Amino acid sequence: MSNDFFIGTREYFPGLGRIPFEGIGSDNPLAFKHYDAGKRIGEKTMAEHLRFAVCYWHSFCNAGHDPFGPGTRAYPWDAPATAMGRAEARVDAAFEFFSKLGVPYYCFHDIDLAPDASDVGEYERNLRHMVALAKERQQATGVKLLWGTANLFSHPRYMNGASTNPDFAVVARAAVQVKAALEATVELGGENYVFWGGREGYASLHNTDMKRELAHMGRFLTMARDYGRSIGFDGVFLIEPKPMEPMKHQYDFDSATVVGFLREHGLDQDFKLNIEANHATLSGHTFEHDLQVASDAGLLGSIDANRGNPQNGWDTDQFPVDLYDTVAAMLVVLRQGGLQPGGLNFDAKVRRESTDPQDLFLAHIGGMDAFARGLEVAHALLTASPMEGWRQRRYASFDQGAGRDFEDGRSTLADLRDLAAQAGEPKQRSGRQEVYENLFNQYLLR
Ligand code: XLS
Ligand code: NI
Ligand code: NI
Repeated sequence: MSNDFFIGTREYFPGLGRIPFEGIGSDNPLAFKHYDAGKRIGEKTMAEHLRFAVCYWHSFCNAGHDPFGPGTRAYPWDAPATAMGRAEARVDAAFEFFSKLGVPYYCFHDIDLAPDASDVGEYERNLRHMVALAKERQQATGVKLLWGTANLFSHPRYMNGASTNPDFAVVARAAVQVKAALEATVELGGENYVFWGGREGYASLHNTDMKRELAHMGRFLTMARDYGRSIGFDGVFLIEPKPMEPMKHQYDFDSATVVGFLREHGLDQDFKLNIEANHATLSGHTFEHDLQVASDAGLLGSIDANRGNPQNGWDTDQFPVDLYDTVAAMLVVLRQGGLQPGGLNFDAKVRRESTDPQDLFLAHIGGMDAFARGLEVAHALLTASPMEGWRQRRYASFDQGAGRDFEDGRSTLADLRDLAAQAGEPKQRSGRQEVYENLFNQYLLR
């Protein structure tokens, strides 16, 4: 097997080369059936539309542990005796994987990439050392950084929150990591920077001054924005909504909540939203709904592609394979003209029971194929089917005359009353949901 993609001191996925596109007729599990990177869909190639990223944490740092037991996978990059040795092995394994899979981007948290340390200077040195290695690997492979972030939720010091912690000393300690992670993101040419507020919320309102905590979060994000801009970060800051887990209630509950928060704090020019499918469903919405709310506000920046499980009710972070969901998501993305500089990051993990090294490839291949097919179907629905025309005509009564006057603010409540009195009972018009559903399946299946 060719070793073109093996850049470090050893090969971590031996026997596997670059994953080829073989098309729908192929039964080779290690080939794409729909994702054909260079295939044109409208104005762009599939690769340009989808902008896939692999996440460092689930794929290289998580050996399958859950609240009931330890990991089930023994990763060869976890073998070295020191934390730095493991971090160095991991970066080689990760870039070998990215290159063999053929994704253009990756994402990381500071302490996925480099060993954590209580001592601030040591933490910063560790991260700088690993950023230098990651930069070499980026140059050798052409793989780029979609976004960086800081893990402000795992260390016990963040148990009561990071920027919303009632203790200012912890807020200041969180700044250490955000400052360093912003510097790392700039050094690596990251196109976005993410905030996921895992413990920014509460477990009980009895001990919580929610108003004050939210003001602190707004202040902290403003400082992060200003620091990022001052060191040359010209990408997009992203907030990733999630309603709960680990906290009972998280302040970035869903798209609508975050849009309001960003506008209240004057952050909506620099920040957008990173919508994760499983978080949207946890908040009681569909993935499509939270994407649409963000997009309608002009604030849909990026996507964490995964799926939940209706039986579990927590963030199971499964790989996205449901075509109905990927078509719906790509309809929103195409209607707003794409995600760039955001992308589709697989914030997803193989199941604890999936213990072969190949499973990591199979899972990503499935997710990439599901979104590639979703892109094709959504593009066809928008450009070749009657769907958009039907939807527009549903609102045609607002296109001229009194309906237009209403939209443009030229009529009063009394004007509307007089019109209604003249026109009599409105004619019944069917919503025809079923014909849209049938059209969706017609395009999905052809
Ligand atoms: C956890 C989040 C996390 C963010 C990055 O639920 O999805 O993985 O994407 O901190
Ligand atoms: Ni996520
Ligand atoms: Ni998540």
